[in-house]
Amino acid sequence: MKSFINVEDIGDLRQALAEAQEIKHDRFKYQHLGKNKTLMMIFFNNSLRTRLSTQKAAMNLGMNVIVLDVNAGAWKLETERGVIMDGDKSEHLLEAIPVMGCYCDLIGVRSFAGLTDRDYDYAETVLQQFIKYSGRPVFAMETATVHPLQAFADLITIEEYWGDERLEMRNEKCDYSQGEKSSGESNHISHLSPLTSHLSRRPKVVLTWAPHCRALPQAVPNSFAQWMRAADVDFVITHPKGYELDPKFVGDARVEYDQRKAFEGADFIYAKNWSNPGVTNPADYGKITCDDRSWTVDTEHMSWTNNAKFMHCLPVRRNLIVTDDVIESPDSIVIPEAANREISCSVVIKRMLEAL
Ligand code: AN0
Ligand code: CP
Repeated sequence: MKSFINVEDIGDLRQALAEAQEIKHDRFKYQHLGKNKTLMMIFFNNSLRTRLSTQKAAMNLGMNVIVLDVNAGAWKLETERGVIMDGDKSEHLLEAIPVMGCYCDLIGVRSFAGLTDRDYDYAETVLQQFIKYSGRPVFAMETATVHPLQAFADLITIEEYWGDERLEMRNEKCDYSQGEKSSGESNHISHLSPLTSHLSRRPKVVLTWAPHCRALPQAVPNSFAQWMRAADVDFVITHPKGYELDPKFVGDARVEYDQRKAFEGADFIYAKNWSNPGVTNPADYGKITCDDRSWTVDTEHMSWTNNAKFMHCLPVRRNLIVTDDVIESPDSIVIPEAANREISCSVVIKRMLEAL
């Protein structure tokens, strides 16, 4: 794998999920792959999970890691070509990138959308320059329009929890048909008999917009939509009118503007704020055009669902996106979801090391 940006880059999703499970059982199995290899992580923006989980994944694979926070100690970088550099930026990305490439084998880039120039953001201008000029395989650690490490971790998490749910359904079935409850272990999903396989329906996964006080990028919902469309799930998106995501990511996914209708029967609620994507009205790009607090996910919202699990990529603003009660409830899986960032990243780095 030479770059990791879109879902297609990971290839067959079943295979990727199997690899994730394998790595989760033995995180250090591929430690030999990274010996004497260096990952450079470049951050143009803040991070907690991506910073820690990517470093941990690289260390699990035996790599050395260099972290560069561009805005804390490096020269300020100009990213646009053609400007007269007489301002506060001392170095151009066009020199900085090939120099960075000299000191490492793989590069991870975090560079958020500026949210002022839609064409510049949606062309992934910064990421593309890294791909073109670094001479190294590059993966996105949330760039202007995508956050694939997050979406892959989300899919791993849904797979894990839905697998457990199916086991429970089978066990309930056993209760009626056999008069005794079998242990979850002996009923592993791969052993489902033809008699009970009809219970394995696809989970209903709902991506819901929720209010926020700052203008946030669309990278997380874009990637989530892209990955859910590729996965074996019943996917629905709900958001206020005007917040339509880019068709490149959403494709023909079902959009339901009535949040309650969308939540009905949901098995997973995935909450996220995003600023106006400027799809229906280009002048609104990157703006907050809705602050409707009735979209905040609270216990009443969750009561409309099929006992759904609550997911969010974090960081989350409590009582704007989701209430304390919901995020602290037993159905909130935000922590295991974050833990799976180490796993998704391990699969990605492993694939890149194998292809060096
Ligand atoms: C970022 C975003 O919404 O894209 C990062 C999320 C992983 N969130 C904030 O900036 C709060
Ligand atoms: N979810 C996520 O990417 O978190 P950070 O912004 O803390 O890395």
